Amino acid sequence: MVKKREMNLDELYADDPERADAIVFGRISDKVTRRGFVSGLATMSALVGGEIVFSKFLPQGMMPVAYGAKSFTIPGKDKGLTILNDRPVNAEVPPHLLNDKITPNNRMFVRNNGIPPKNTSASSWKITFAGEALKAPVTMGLRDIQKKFPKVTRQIWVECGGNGRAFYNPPAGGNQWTYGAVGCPVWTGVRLRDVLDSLNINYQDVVSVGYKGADTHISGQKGKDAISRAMLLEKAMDDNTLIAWEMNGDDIPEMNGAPVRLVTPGVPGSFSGKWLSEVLVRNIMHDGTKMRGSGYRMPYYPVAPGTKVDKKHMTLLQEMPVKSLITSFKSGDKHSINKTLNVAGHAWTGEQNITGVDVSIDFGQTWHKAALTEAANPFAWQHFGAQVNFPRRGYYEVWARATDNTGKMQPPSTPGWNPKGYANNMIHRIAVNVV
Ligand SMILES: Nc1nc2c(c(=O)[nH]1)N[C@H]1C(S)=C(S)[C@@H](COP(=O)(O)O)O[C@H]1N2
Ligand SMILES: [Mo]
Repeated sequence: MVKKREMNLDELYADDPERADAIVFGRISDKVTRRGFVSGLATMSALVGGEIVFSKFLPQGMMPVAYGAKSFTIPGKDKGLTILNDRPVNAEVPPHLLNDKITPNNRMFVRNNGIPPKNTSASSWKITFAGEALKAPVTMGLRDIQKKFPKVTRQIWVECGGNGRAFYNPPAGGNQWTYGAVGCPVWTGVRLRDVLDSLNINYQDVVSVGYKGADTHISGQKGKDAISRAMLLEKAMDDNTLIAWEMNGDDIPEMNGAPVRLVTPGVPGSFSGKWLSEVLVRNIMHDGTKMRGSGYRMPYYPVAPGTKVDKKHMTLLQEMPVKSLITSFKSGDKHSINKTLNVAGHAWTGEQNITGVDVSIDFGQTWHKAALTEAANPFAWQHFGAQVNFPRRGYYEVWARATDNTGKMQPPSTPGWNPKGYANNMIHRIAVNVV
């Protein structure tokens, strides 16, 4: 207990929000709410710099953002991450912190739908394979999976389907991701296909492969999943779809799904189930949490911004679009007129390969071909670089635009508006003051 009392408040909230509430606001038990605890409130008011007028409406376990913005950090993550939400934890990475060719563990974004499991011991971890396509469920220990199937290492990007949501107008609800809900680390694990092949599945009837994780619903309600999504069978059979337990040669960070997760390439990040506890081989489109509603769906025809779209006209987002980020400098950086600016970053696409990246400094009037590397393997992002000189001092925007092997390229502003704000692959624009 002494050790716990030494934690500062943000550590305490990260560790155990209910307990933090109890300490700050007094003992919260059964039907007693924060309302009655004047002494705790005084403590909190002192910390945020004033009376919390509507303190009785502050949800339990939620830290006041004023305090969080100053000092809330996620254990094991770079302090430069932008925290969008602390419960559940959602944090993105400013693009200039994504400059590494291989995203380091401390700069992999975090998108949690619920509360991560407390016990993530690899040695006792089990995964159950079930669903209509199996005669009976089969449970395997993570250690057995590691021994039994060929080990595969791949660099694969994971991007949240809602990355870029913040730029849609009218706005869509949900996390207001700007650019940084993406990362491309190196994953080690086994192919999902190899494990499924060992289970005598009659694939003929299989439609989708879903997952469950060991995280719990934000309400804490038993039996309610935080998220349980699925991929089509074809994606489950892809050579590059992994059951992974390592990120960049280390254990996967707790917040990114330790000790084991799915890594499903080319698709929205929500297909890559973290804290993997169940794999469901279904003869229907999986109907788990966040599969049935209008979430993760897009209208299958263009709609005017703000249109109310009937769910019948919405289809599940299955593939992420062509996209790039400039990571070698950031908006607002000053640049000397006498120097060449190195414009570098990454490009990726659900279609597997990028055929070109072009750079513009005149709002897209003219474009210059950037140098482009080959992908380390399918579904790894590629790196581009261009040397840019400016004609005279002043304000410029540097734009980068990727094109993929189907000829698709990024639009200069938000692509087709959709009610939930998915798949925004607009050109990344960076402001530069040339002095
Ligand atoms: N069990 C579980 N898996 C999950 C999630 C989750 O909340 N719980 N979030 C999903 C979503 S929406 C995304 S974008 C990715 C994010 O992976 P990361 O947090 O490792 O970056 O994990 C996916 N897998
Ligand atoms: Mo996501």
